[in-house]
Amino acid sequence: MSVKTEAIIYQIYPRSFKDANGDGIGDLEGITQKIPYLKDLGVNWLWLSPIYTSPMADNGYDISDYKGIHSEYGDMATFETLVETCHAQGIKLMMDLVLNHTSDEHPWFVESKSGIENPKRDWYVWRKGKGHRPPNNWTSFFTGPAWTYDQTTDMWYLHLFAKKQPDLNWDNPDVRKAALDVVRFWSDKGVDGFRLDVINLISKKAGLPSGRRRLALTGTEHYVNGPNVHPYIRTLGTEIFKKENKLTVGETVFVTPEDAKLYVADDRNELDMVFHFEHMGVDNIAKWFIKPFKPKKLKLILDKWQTAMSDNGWNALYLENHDQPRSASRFGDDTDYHDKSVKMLAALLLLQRGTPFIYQGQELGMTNVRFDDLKDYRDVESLNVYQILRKSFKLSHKRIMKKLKYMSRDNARTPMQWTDATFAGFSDVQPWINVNPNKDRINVERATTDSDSIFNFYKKLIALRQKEVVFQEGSYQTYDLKGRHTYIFARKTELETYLVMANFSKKPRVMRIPPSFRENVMELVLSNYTHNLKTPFDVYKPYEVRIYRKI
Ligand code: ISL
Ligand code: CA
Repeated sequence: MSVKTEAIIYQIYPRSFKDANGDGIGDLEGITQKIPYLKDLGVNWLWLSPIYTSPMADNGYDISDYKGIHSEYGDMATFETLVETCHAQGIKLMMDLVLNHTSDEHPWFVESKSGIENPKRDWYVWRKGKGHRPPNNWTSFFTGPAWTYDQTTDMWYLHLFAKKQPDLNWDNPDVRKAALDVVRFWSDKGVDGFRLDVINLISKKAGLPSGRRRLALTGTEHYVNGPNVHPYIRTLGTEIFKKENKLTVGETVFVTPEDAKLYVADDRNELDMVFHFEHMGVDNIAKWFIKPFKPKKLKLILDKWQTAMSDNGWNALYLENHDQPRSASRFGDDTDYHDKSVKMLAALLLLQRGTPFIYQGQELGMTNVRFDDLKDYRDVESLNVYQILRKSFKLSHKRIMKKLKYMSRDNARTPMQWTDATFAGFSDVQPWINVNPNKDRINVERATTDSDSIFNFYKKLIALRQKEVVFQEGSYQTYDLKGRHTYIFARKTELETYLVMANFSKKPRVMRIPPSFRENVMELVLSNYTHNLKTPFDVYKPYEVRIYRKI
């Protein structure tokens, strides 16, 4: 067994988790206060979204000091207390490193911008424009050109994300040294692992050629898994991650399983696992261009990754994070079958082969928020997208608001719902972003006192995964891939076999145990329904999931 097989990781978005000092913004002390809750849930790792000094143009993914703690969140002493509290409870800590770009307020960029002779000039990507136009046609992840003009030297700088997030130039050895130094600093502080933000974008093709024009994101072919990405990551791997046994997950956009293996295969000395995005595309053509969700599509993608990574690979399993809408609203049913569908999704997440990641509030079945007023949105991407869809695509206000309600990253960023109090027990004052009105029904206080809650179902699944080595190390095999509304898979070791059978729809469906198990006695270990003799056993109710053990 290894760290990655045992880990169950809970992602915290610090700004929205718990406000301990009453300013409406989540903080480190708030996280420390809630460690007992996380311990009770049973997770053994925390991943903190960025907590470094930042002007917060992108909620901390724009860092202005890699070695400082953002003042609204606490200071180095509160951070150290958090690390100690986690460790004392047997919980490990994973930090979020954003090394592709910094804030434009980082002293490195301030220097770089000051003049072409400055020693830090080449730490970022500066180019002359083409007349009044940017150096190439790349567009930013947050829409609009990936370049911003700067008067000081009459040149443009590259930013794959917001204007306030200039890309570092990893081809400069001093930048690579500085990145290594940052990783070492946090490693030495006792941090146990790292999530590496958009790490597969750090190497850009020489000459920065223009890309093929696309509906969204022009230019990706010139920097996704770029020419030197592997040697650059491998240096971090051999110098620190592997040497010091740090658990790592790379955020890698647009990767195939073949690409992913090049980051995670054991002999590569790079990372332990990566987040791929394929299943985040099941309900859209490109982000913001939404199409109906089909469960079979999701199943086929999950299955493809399970199978492809079975040999010398390892998956990072997730259905949610701070960039994605809530899975209850997206893949489940957040009205009539909220409880059942969310529990079914939980089983799919926690029982597959790989390291599961639970995003804060997912264990309560938190849902999308549906703000009616554009003024309630905070996310830089959502606000940019509104402008572009309105001005360039000429969409109506109503249509854009509908898209935001479905896709905005703010859906995942509303305050964690602790109680049914006015501000959901997150804070005593109006938080930086509005609370979801469904906090009266969906909150920790209620969920922890109800033995049948979504929270308690998560708890059971986590305990099952921790107890049964087969869920950590066993192989994965699927049955009935053709079924449009069902997902059946087994996990196997020489000693144990478990079978997970899920009805991924709101209609009852007849589902039979696959023929190869029919001679066996199958013990029902867990389900999101209670069974009685009145219902025929082969009929799976809406979103029913059953977990069987072969005896
Ligand atoms: O949500 C997205 C925009 O449509 C994703 O494409 C996201 O931008 C992408 O996954 C990269 O995300 C990471 O880096 C961004 C940051 O805004 C995200 O929060 C982070 O997870 C820039 O640092
Ligand atoms: Ca606070």
